[in-house]
Amino acid sequence: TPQKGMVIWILGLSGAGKSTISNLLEEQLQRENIFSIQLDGDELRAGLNKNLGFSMEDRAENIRRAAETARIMAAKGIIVICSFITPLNAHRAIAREILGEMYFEVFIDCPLSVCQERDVKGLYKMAGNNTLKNFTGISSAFEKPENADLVLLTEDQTPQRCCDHLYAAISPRLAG
Ligand code: GGZ
Repeated sequence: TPQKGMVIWILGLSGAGKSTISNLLEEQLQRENIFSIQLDGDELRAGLNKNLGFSMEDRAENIRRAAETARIMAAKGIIVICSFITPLNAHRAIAREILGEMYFEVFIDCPLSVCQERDVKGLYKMAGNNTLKNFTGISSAFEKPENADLVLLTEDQTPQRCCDHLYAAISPRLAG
């Protein structure tokens, strides 16, 4: 039987670990000979979504386009791994509405203070001195998701362990 497509929607603050876990999941799927495609904010914003900024409206449009793109691919049986901050419940509702049954929401839960300490790209520092405006968690809202299918705590577990949890959670859906 052909592979059933699904969209694993990974959300959380900048620096929480979304990309790291997406990459590990893609590698894990590859080892199982399951083809997947990753879509992430940075990549889409460099091309398809070049005209969008970080107002709440632009974020909503960013999510809408990503979800529509993911839907086309998942409908063909592809596993799509999306990583976007997806800061508001309204943004998650957009993705859920477009993707329906295919949508699997994963909240990468990491305290803001830890993301700030990591500050891999120096963006929190820039947001702190207001060189970067509308930054999620600092000068732009992030609502804690209430309905995630899975919550991964990246503060107290290694990325690999988080990925193992994620893989175990999606396995039944990959088989069905
Ligand atoms: C949040 C920003 C901002 C602002 C640039 N707010 O950690 P990163 O760098 O690599 O990932 C972040 C990315 C967020 O884009 P998304 O498309 O995921 O956001 S959303 O779902 O809200 O549409 C960050 C970088 O872009 N970045 N400016 N002001 N993140």
